Amino acid sequence: MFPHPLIEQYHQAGQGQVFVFFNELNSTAQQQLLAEAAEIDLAEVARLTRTLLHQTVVGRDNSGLAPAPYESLPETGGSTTEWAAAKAAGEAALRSGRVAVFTVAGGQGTRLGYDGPKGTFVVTPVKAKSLFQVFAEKILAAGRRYGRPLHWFIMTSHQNHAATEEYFRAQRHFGLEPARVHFFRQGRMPAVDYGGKIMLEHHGAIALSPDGHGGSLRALERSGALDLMAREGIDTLSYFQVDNPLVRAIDPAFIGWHLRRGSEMSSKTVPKAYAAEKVGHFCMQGGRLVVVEYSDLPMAMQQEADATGRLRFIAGSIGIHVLDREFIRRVAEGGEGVALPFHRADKKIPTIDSTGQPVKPAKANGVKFEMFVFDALPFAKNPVVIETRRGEDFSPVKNATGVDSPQTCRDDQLRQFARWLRANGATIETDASGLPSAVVEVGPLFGYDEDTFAEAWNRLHPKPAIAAGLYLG
Ligand code: UD2
Repeated sequence: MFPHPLIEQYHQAGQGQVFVFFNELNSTAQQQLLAEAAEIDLAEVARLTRTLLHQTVVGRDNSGLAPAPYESLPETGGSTTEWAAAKAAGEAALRSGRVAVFTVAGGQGTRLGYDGPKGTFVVTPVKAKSLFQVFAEKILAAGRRYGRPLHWFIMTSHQNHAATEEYFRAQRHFGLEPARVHFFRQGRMPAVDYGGKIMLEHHGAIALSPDGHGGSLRALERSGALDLMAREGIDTLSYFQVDNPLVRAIDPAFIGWHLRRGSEMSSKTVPKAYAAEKVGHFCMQGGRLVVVEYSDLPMAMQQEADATGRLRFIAGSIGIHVLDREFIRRVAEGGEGVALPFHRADKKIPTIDSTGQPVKPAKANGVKFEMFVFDALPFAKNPVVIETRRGEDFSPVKNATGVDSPQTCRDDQLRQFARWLRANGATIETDASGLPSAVVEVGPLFGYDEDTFAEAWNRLHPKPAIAAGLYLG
C-alpha cells in the first residue's frame, strides 16, 4: 500500500525514485513534494523520453529550408501606402480597446548574473529606470493616447513571481491601474536523467525548471488570462521579451499589418547584423513559416550569401510577436495536431544520488525540456513578418559585458534619443555611430516613439538646452 495514490501512479510509471526519501520527510515537506509531483504530466514525460531523449537523429531536420519573405519598411522598398494603412488600422484597434500587452519575464537572467527578477534591472541612462518601469510607462502613455487604458499580462516563473508582484506593489504599479496588471506563473517541467528518470533536486524536491517561453501560451490559458481578454473584448496580444527596453511595446503599424492580413500570429524581423548573430531565422519549410534558432542552423548556412553578397538567411527573429487570442487557445489546448513541440537541452543538473548525497555534476547529467513560442508560427493562418528598425525596437540586455549588455543597451537608448531630437531640429553632438556626448534621456510619458516624441517636442516652448543630464519626462 502506498501512502498516497499519486505515489502509486509514479511507481506504475517507473518513476518511484521521486518518493524514495518520502518517509524521511516531515509532513509539510511531504505535502510539498506531492504538490510538485501533481504538477507533472507523467504521460508527457514518458512521450518526451521516447521521442527526444532516445532519438537517434539529434538536431533539426533542415531539409528544404528557404529564407522567408517579409514586408520591408518603406525605406527598404516597402509600400508607403500599405504601411500607412497598417498604422491607421492599428490605431483604430487601439482606440477600440481590443489590444492588450504581454511580457514574458520567466527567464532566470543567468547570463547577466543578476539575482532579482530581470524586469527590475536598471537600464536607463539618466533616471536609472528599470525594464519594468520603461514598459509600464510606454503602456500608460499609449493607453492615454488612444483613450483606452491597456491590460498588461506578465508571465513570471515560480522563482521570481512573489518578488515581481512585490516590486510592482512597492512602485505603485508605476501609475498603472493595478486591476489591469496581471501576473501569472509559467509552468514547470522536470529534468530527467539519461535513463528517463525524473531527477530530484534534494530529498523533498523535484528538479523542476520553467517550461520555456512557449509555455506562455498554455499559461495564458490556464491562468484565465484568455477568458479575461474575451470578457474585456480583447482579441489581440502584443508580445515581447522582458530584456529589451527599446521594444515598441505598442506598435500600431505592426498591429495593423497583423489585423489587415487576418493573421493569427505575426512577427517582427531585423536584418541580421552579422552571420553569427544569436537570433532565430525566419524560414519557409514545407510551405510553412518557421523560425530556426541560431543553434539549429549550421554556420555554413548562416554564412551563405545571395547574388548581391547579402546574407541569404537575413531575417532575424527578435522575440516580438502579435497573437490572436483564439489562436493562443487552440495551441494551448493542443488539439488538431497543433501542440508546441518541446526542445531538449542537455544540462548540468544539481541533484542527489541514490543514497541521498548531493551531486554537483562536472558535465551534463540530464535533460531539460522547453517550448519556444515561435514554434506556434507554422500553425498560424496567414502569418506575417514585418521588418523593423533595429535602433527603434531592439537592444536586449542579456550578458554582463560585451554584446547585448547593459552598456550596449544604454548606448542604443542614447542614440535613439539623439536621433529623435535631431530629427526635430535640435542640435546635439554625436560621434559617427550617432552616440551623443551628452547623456540625455526621454521618458516614455514624454514620447515613446518617433511620432509621440515629435508631437511632444514640438509643443514644448521654450525648448530646453541640450546638456548632460537633460531628462524629458
Ligand atoms: C531569444 C531567441 C532568439 C532571439 C533572442 C532575441 C529563443 C530560444 N531564442 O534568445 O532567437 O530572438 O531572444 O533577444 O527564444 N523566458 C521565459 N520563460 C522561460 C524562458 C524564457 O519567460 O522559461 C523569457 C525570458 O524572460 C526572456 C525571453 O523569454 O524575456 C527570452 O529568453 P532567453 O533570454 O532565454 O532567449 P535567448 O536570449 O536565448
